[in-house]
Amino acid sequence: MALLCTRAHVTNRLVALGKRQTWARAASAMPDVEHEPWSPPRTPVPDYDGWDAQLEADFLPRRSTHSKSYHQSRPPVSNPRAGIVDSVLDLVGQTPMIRLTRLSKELGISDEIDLIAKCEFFNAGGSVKDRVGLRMVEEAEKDKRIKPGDTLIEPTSGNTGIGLSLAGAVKGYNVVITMPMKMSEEKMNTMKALGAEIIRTPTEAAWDAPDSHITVAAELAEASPNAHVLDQYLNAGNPLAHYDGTAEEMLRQTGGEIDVVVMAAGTGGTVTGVGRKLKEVLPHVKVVAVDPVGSILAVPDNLNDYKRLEGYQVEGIGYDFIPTVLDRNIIDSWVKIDDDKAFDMARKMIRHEGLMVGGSSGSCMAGAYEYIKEHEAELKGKRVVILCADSIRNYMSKFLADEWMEEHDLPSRFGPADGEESPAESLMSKVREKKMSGLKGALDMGWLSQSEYEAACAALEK
Ligand code: P1T
Repeated sequence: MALLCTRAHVTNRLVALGKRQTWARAASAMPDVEHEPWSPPRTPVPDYDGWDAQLEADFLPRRSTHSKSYHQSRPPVSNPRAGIVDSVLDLVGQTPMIRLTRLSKELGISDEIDLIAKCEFFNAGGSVKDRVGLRMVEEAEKDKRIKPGDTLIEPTSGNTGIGLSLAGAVKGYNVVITMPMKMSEEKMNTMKALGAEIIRTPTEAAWDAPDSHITVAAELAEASPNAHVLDQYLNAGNPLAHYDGTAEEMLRQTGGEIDVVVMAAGTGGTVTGVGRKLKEVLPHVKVVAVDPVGSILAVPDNLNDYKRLEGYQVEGIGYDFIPTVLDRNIIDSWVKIDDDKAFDMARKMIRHEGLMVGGSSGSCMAGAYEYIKEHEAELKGKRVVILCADSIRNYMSKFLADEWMEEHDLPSRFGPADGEESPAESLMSKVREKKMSGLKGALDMGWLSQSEYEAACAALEK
């Protein structure tokens, strides 16, 4: 039944586009009537338009934990890292939460606000999207929609692709990934190492263009009954992974003490699943979503006017359409964050907390910072949780490298402030001074000639 539901879901979404194509064909058969020029038949893509009744119907019966009240006595979850696990898939989830005291101090945030990070980069494949890759596979297996040996095709900005590739490698699926060119080589090579094949699509293609990562995936899946797009943009398994997993963990880890939760939105599965569970259990919780400048997910829509649909560098978040798994009704506030603020904050998180995060974690924290600044007085005594979605491993050649930052006109701010001496520089000047005084002594004793002394000094200066 659940299988039929999911298929009907996708089929209905395709009907509208199919009808449009039929009209185009009928028109081209009538030569005397003015009609649109013929264009090659296009593979229809789902008409994503935010959370809807069909997804709600798919979501509700699949929840594994859905009590509305929170009891501290919920049975503890065993720690998979304490013993031996059967496969790496057992290490998806159960991520730590870390208090960001040092970053708070650096940013001048009141020490009466408890700032905590849910560190999703500790997942086996390195991101929050491991949960989604695995859950979508498990749901499809339960429905008997897929079986080992089948081919899973997924349009992704890479992390869902890594999660799926991880599940595919362990469970025996072929994985084909369609991914815009913008996304990092680090992600591509990780997926290749896991056995996936990667098809790169143009970054500038609109979501429903013939060459978009979404359309190309749909086209490939049409070619064989054993090829499937699980489709993170409309698959209930995406928000469910966070409703049953990420949010449940947050509740247990904090003893139910959360006041604000901040997440950056891509498909919106994280913010929808986490936000929904937290609000069911703790109705006072405020859910804050972060959308990159250039994207159009934020509400009200005029927030998106500045640089609307212009390109940006942060990966994994923001879109030019509203994914079905994004329930914008769950979100209390949206914050828009640009590349400059995102990467600067990610670098600060690495530098001051040792959190090896990716760019969207910087967006998330920068959004939290703006929210906190605006609500500082009322947040005293409260706890703010941010979610760090992925790891610096995905961006070693990108925002971690000063050269890349400079190339993209982004300020690189590692190292001491301008005019300040770094610890290494200070040590080196002390060593130089000591050697200089040795040389002077040798000159005074007549062990060095004046010219030898000057040559040795010049060499030291270098
Ligand atoms: O998709 P969502 O649950 O909204 O998570 C957003 C997100 C945040 N940060 C990073 C680094 C991400 O990769 C993502 C989402 N990533 C995908 C949609 C993807 O295909 O990998």
